[in-house]
Order: sequence, then C-alpha cells, then structure tokens
Amino acid sequence: MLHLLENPQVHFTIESSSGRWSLALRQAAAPLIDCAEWGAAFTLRRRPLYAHAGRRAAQVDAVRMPGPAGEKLDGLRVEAALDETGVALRGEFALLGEHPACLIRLTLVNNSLHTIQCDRFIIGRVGPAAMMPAKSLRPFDVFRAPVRAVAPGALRLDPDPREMRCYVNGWQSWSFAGALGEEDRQPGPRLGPVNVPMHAGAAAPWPTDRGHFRSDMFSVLRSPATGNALIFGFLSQREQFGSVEAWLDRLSPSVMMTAELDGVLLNPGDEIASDWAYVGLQQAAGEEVFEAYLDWVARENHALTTREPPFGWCSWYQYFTRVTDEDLQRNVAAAARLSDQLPVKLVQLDDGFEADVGDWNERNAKFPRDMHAVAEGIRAQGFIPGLWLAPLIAKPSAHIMRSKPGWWMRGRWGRPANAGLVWFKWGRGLDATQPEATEHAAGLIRMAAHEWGFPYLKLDFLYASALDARRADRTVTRAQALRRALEAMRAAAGEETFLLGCGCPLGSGIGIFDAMRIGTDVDFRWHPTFRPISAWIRSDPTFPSARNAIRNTLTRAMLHRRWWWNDPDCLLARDTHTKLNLDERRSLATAIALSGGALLISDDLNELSQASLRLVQALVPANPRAARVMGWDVDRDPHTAVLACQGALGEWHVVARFNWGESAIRASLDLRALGLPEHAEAFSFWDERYIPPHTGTLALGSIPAHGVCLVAVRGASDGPALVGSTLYFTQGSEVSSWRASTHKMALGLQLGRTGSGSLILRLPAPPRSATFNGHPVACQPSGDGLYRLNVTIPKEGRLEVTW
Ligand code: 9PG
Repeated sequence: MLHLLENPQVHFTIESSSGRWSLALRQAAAPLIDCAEWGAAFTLRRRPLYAHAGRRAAQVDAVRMPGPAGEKLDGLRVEAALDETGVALRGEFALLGEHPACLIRLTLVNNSLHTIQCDRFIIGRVGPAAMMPAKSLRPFDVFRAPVRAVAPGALRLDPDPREMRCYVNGWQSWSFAGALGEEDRQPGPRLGPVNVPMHAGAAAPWPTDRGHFRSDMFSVLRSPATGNALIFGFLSQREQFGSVEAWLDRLSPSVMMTAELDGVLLNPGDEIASDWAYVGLQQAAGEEVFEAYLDWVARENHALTTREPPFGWCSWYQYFTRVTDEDLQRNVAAAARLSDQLPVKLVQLDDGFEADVGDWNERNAKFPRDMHAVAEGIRAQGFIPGLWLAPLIAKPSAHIMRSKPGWWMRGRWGRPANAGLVWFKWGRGLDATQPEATEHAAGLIRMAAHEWGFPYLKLDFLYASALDARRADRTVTRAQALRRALEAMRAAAGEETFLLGCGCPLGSGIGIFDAMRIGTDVDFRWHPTFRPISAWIRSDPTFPSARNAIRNTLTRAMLHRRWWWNDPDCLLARDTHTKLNLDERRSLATAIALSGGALLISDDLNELSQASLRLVQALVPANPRAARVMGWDVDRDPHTAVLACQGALGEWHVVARFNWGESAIRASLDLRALGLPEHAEAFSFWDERYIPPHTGTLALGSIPAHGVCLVAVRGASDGPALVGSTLYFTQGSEVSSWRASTHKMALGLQLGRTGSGSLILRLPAPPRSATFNGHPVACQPSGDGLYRLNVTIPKEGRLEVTW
C-alpha cells in the first residue's frame, strides 16, 4: 500500500510492503529520489545485523508530531519490527510547509532481552552502488548480513543523463570543502596518523575511487547543465555525526545518507534516535532549497548570529608558540599608537603562554605575569583581551596526563587514542562522558572568562573529544560526547563571552559559538610547505597554506551569519618575513574582505610598512556581509565572488576574480550571468585601473598567478559620478553622502579611521575648483573624462568640486 504526503511542490510516498520512501516534484520529472531504502545496522550477541524497514511489512500511521525547532508537523510514522529479536525501527517522515523537501528521523528501539551495539542509521539509500552491503566505519566490522532488498531504486537529477557535481563538506574547521566531479578523487589529509585523526568524522575513511565521495553533515549534488540539485543534510549533529555518500555515475548515480552510531550500547527497553535529516529538491539554478536547509539548521540549533567579531590582532602567525609576554606588550603598544589609522578593538593572545598543552593553570617562562595581569594589560590600553585555549586536548608530557590518567580516551586495544600530532607530540582527547573531566574543561573556561578576565576566547582542537575511541560511558556517541563538552563550556563562559570555535566539527558548534573558523590555518606560504616533505603535502587540502585557507573561505562562505560569523583566519599583510608575494597577499585580503567574516591581522604591528598598513586599511571597517561565491557547489576552485553594495552612491557591485593557476590569465566578466548591469564600467582596486564601459562582457585584462582582480562594477553613465576609489575595497561604502547638480558636486566621506587615497571621478567638464574639508585639492586628469583627486581623511571629510 502507498502512503502519501503532499504539498504544492512535491509528493512524498512510502510503500508499506517494502518500506521504501520516494520524493518527487509534482510538476517535473526531475530531480527526484525513487524508492530509497532505510534501515539500521546493529550487533546483537556478536552477530552483525542490517535490517531495513521492508524486512517485515511495516505499520504506517498518519500522525501530528513534534518536528525540529519545536515545530508541529503532519507526517507519517512507520513502525517496523526488524526481526524475531525484538529490535524495532521507527521512521518519522514529514514535509515542510510548502517547501520542496522532506524531513526524516529514525529511532532504534531495543525491545529484545539483550543489550545491542548500534552501528549506524541509514536514512536513505538509492542507486546500485549504494545498495552494496554497507561497510562499517570501524575496521573489522563488515556487515555480513545478506542484503535482501535488491531493487536499487533510482536517483535522478536531470531528465537525461548529464554531468553531476558533488559538494563535499569536511568534518571540522580545518577540513576540505569544495565541489568535485566524476573524474575527481576525494582529497583528504595526506599524513596518516599525523593528521588523519583531526579530520576523521563520519565521512572517513575517504573513498578512493573516482567520482565517489563522502561529505560530512550535508552535501549538494548539482547538475551544471540545468542547475537542478539534490540537497541532503542533517539539521543537527547533536546525536550522531552524519554523512552523505555519493557515486557520480551519469546513468545510474547513487547516494546514501547515514548517521554513525559508533558502536554505542543500547540496553533493553531503551531507544536511540537520529538527528533530523533533510532531503530537498532544487529545480533549475537557484539556492532557495539549500538556503532553506541552512536556515532550518540555524533554527534547530538556536544559531548565534547577532554578535559581530571585533576587528583584532592575533599573535599566532607572527610568533607561533615562541610568543613572549614582551612581544604581546610591544604589539599592544603599537596598536595603541596606530589606533587612528587602524582601529583594532581586540588583542588576542594565541598558543604559547601555557606551561604545556593541557596544563593551562601554569605558564611557561616567557610569561612571567599571571593571566589576569596579561588581560588587564591589554584592557588598560583600551583593547578587548582575547585568549586561545584548547581545553579538550593534552600532550602526553602535560602534568594533567599523570594526575588524571583516566580522563584521556583510549582506543579499542587500550592504547592511548591518537588525536593527531600536535606540535611534534601525539595529542590525547578528553573523555567528555566523564562528568569530572567535562567539569574540568568548563572550569577552565570559567576561570579564563571570569577570573582572568578574557571576554573573547578562541577554543581550539575541539575535535579531540569526538575521536573514534572508547569512552567511559559506552552509551554515548562521539557527537553526543563533544556536544556535552561544548555545552558545558558555553554555560561556563556565560552568554556575554564571545566564543570562537576552531578545529571544531561544524555541526557540533552551531548554537555554541558566535564565530567559527571555516578553513585550515593560513600561512606565509601559498602552497603547503614543510621540508623535506613539501612535494608530498602540496596536494593536502588541510595543510596550512594561504591557498587552502582562501579556498575554504570561498567554499564555505554561505554559512556566514546563518550558523555563526565565519572566521576566514588571519590576514598576513607583512612584506618581510613572508613568502607570499604582493599578488598573493592581495588574494588573501580580498577573500577575507568578501567573506564578511572576522577580520584579524597577525603581523608584528611594529614592523608594518606603509604599504602593508595600506593593504590592511583597505579592509577597515570590516565588511559584515558575505559575497555570493559563484559556483561554490559546482567548481572545484570557485574563482568569482560578487558582493552587492548599496549606499549614498546608489547600487553597485564588487566582484573578485581569483586566479588559482601558476601563470597569469586573461579573464572577463559575463555581466548578465553575474546579475550585473548589462552596460557597465569598472575600476580595478588593487592596480588602480579604469575599465571602460562595455556591453555584455567586461574584459578584466591580465590577472597574475595566485592573484586577483577586484573591481567595483557600475552601470555606465555620462553624468558626474564616482568611478573608483583607492580608500576602501568596496569603492563606495566610504561615501556617506552624494549630491551633484549641473555645475557642481559634493560628497561626504566616512571611514572611522584616518587614511589617504584617491577618488576617481567622472566630470562633464574640466574642474574649476576642488576642495577637501575646505582646502584645495589637485585634480589630475586621467583620460576618458576622469579626474583623480588625492585626499587624506581625518576620519570624515567633505569633497566639493565645481566645473
Ligand atoms: C595554535 C594554532 C592556531 C591556529 C589553529 C591551530 O600540530 N598541528 O597539527 C596543528 C594543527 C593546527 C594548528 C596548530 C597545530 O592550528 O588553527 O589558528 O591557533 O592552533 O596552536
């Protein structure tokens, strides 16, 4: 019998004899998911079993049920007794208002007389590859139970077979995110036990075949030809880490959505539920269905999106662990000196003050003052004190490892569980299922926030409590354990403390953190470099490098202010002690500016050259809005981002075109495809170059290797206009007022800092007079009826020109 849920866009069906579900658009033949199987894998008395809803005829009821974010939903509840043992599976299915998506949640119910070990939920799987016997995450546990259902079901993105792309999201802050195709292999960490444990979420181990991918928490399958897309994602990661596995095969693609139960024990009479899963259908190009998914995740987790991270300085990428109290104080003093030009608000001390990773109460010899004095010293100069801590990880050399040996997780064979190589020692992860251990982490946060006096904390290496390892409480999943620790730390910090997550499994941090690092560490080198293994790690997408940081800044831009404020990592603007050339520094600055996220600089402020200072100033005040990254779910390395701007000058667009390649390219903008005026002119910010009006496409000229062309694009006009500016990267947001008549114009400037630069104006006739704050300024003719005026602003200014 067929059970139906429908809204104006889709119908969702469950066939009771097979238990399978289908989701299809009412008006179109694609995209659709037809006959997805769902089930659960568990181990009963050492027998690995896989049971799906169709093994026994299922009982299906229409019910009104509590959905995500407290929403009441009308849906279907399916109760399937799995076999003789008394273990049962419940499925809850619902549509979301008028939206082309369904929600699914599974629950495993243990009505047997035995404790069972739970392995994974399969929320849905379709296609021939997905119907192969499922392999467990953990070694040696291959499900031996025969898969009885043989009909593969089907997944269709387009009516005809076309090329498909799969967006792969890595588990935590530092992991790779980007779109891949049929010919690609999933990139992953390349250093085995050194860095694999840092990225091993539900989607590990990584598939090795071409066109076969696994993505943590959510994924998008998109057809570049039609724009059709399928969106799969979990609304939260509080219960389990989930993943989406895809096999891109034009003729018969496959997909499987699973939630890992990590072998947790389920006692007789108990049940365990999955997080809500979301499956959406996007017809034709557009992002509405994916954006709705992001918004549901935000609602379900009470995402914190209202607090803007302060413009700041961070010690890490200049001093690393060598930082001294003196370095810190010299930079505080420099920041105070520079405050008119560079109004830094936050001074954040990173790793390097503690006696050892794990021993946070003791400082090393480089920090003679106690942490309260350190915070006070920063505050006394008018800055917000910020501090880095890694409460869930410790090194074997730390005292705490000896005083509390039972708090640190072990692997299956009793050996210490490896959290990866952290500064040349094997890290160990805190067992958050032990209340004392979690309270210890929370106590540290309480102390840092309320006794030491740091209202801004960067909490790092958080994945360490979510390792695939043994915990004292064997009924708690990896995701539940981490979430407990994070909730305890947020409670200890209090709402008023600004928390930045780093090294954090993304789903676990929503609703906990105000801001989240969304890429690997930036570096003063473009490609990953570590002698003598540079050649080996060059393709490691997780290894620190400017290139990897920028890539994730673009591929995770859409999470900004939906799940938290994105932290694209620090800007390195210095022109000494760096291997980044000017083009590369400009690319980094552009990506950070267009991310709309946190703006932190990590250079010695005493050594900044005028040119480097100008580079940072171009981004100040920080832009709070994320640009739209074109093709983030289609292109392997998305290269174009568009920020729509409006203000006193009306509406215009800022567009960045990156060149990821190793040699210069010539590029142009397709104005219509980017939603720009069809007849437009532009001014290129970094090389201060006018690009005359054109219809249809705008030639940007040559873009250097690893470089970027950052332009302000405006509809071409003849009247007086601001065509470009070198004061601020949007080339217009700094203009607070604009008035023009037949023979004169006036514009107000507001930057919140001092600075100098040029305004490029189009004037109908050669100027007769030009004044800035009442003083005459020179107008340099620069061709095409354009004039360049150099100004130095004391925070605000007024320019008046007559002709
Ligand atoms: C401080 C840094 C900075 C940085 C963080 C994080 O050894 N490791 O594998 C390793 C990985 C990442 C890492 C440092 C070391 O970076 O992202 O911003 O805070 O910690 O140690």
